[in-house]
Amino acid sequence: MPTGRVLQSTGSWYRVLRDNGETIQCRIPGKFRLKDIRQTNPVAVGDVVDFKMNEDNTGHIEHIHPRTNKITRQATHGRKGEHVLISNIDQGFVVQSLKQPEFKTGFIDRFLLTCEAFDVQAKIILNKIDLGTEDDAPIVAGMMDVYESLGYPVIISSIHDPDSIEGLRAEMKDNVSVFIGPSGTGKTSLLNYIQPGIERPVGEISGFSNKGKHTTTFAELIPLEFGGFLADTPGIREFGLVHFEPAEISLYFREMKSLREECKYYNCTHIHEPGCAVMDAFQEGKIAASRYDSYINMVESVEDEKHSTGSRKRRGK
Ligand SMILES: Nc1nc2c(ncn2[C@@H]2O[C@H](COP(=O)(O)OP(=O)(O)OP(=O)(O)O)[C@@H](O)[C@H]2O)c(=O)[nH]1
Ligand SMILES: [Mg+2]
Ligand SMILES: [Zn+2]
Repeated sequence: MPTGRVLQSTGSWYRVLRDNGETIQCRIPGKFRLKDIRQTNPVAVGDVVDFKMNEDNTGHIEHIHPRTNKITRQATHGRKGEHVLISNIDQGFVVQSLKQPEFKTGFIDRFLLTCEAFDVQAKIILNKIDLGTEDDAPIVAGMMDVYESLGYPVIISSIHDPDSIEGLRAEMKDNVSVFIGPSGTGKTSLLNYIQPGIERPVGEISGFSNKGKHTTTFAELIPLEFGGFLADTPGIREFGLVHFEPAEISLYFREMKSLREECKYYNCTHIHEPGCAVMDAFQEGKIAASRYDSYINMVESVEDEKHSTGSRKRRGK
């Protein structure tokens, strides 16, 4: 049976790249949809699949190879469960722009947490640096310092700076990479410069809200001519967490992970308890305020999620 990698999924069709370079439009059997009801998409972009060829040159996916990793987020539009954004990747780039729209550390931190949990190497892109003024320099330096001191590389880029594009190409060569970020941050624009000729549509920024208009609608994995793959994904407003317990969150904060053991209480939430090593470190300035804010915000949203699904269950009885 031929094997291939899923480049794009549009709901009913999956475009699969065969090992011989051909792309085949494939469908999936209904049983896949039922197998894991917690997932809204049974086959994800990046999956390696075995498929049978039909007479009309379309394919029928029979088997999904085990995923080496994945990035998931909470399903949207009121649907329960998780949506697999991408699987089998070497590195995930969270794409933010300095302005239009302004970068959000909360988004970055949720992405980083998910990558820690799913074993994905994470990097940060701060795009549209050309829109910065002198006043922005300390903000950019502060942001870089927070993340680089934790071991997360921060790449500063602009579509108007060919050197930064060349730098991104070097990062991506021979790797499977993905761009994830809010709408309008320039994911597709960067892709168009990284791989000239691809010319995927890019959007405008609304003058009123400074936000993008969700131009990219389906995730697409693109084979790079210099080696490797890059997945462009639709912009997401919030990076919703799935299946995390409140007590787990600090395990995936690199600066908190080892401190946890020094807290007085084994089940310390690091929010209000006495003798908390994490809060001490925060007060001593060893944990960035923006990171600690994100931490509290994530614990609260995971708790809210737990309570709301709990009450839904109770009502269902
Ligand atoms: N000044 C400046 N503008 C940029 C840069 N990169 C992208 N843009 C502009 O930002 C707008 C949005 O770019 P897109 O590439 O469509 O953004 P996206 O992240 O793919 O957005 P979605 O597909 O909606 O998620 C376009 O008008 C681009 O020209 C940059 O480095 N500098
Ligand atoms: Mg786009
Ligand atoms: Zn604590």
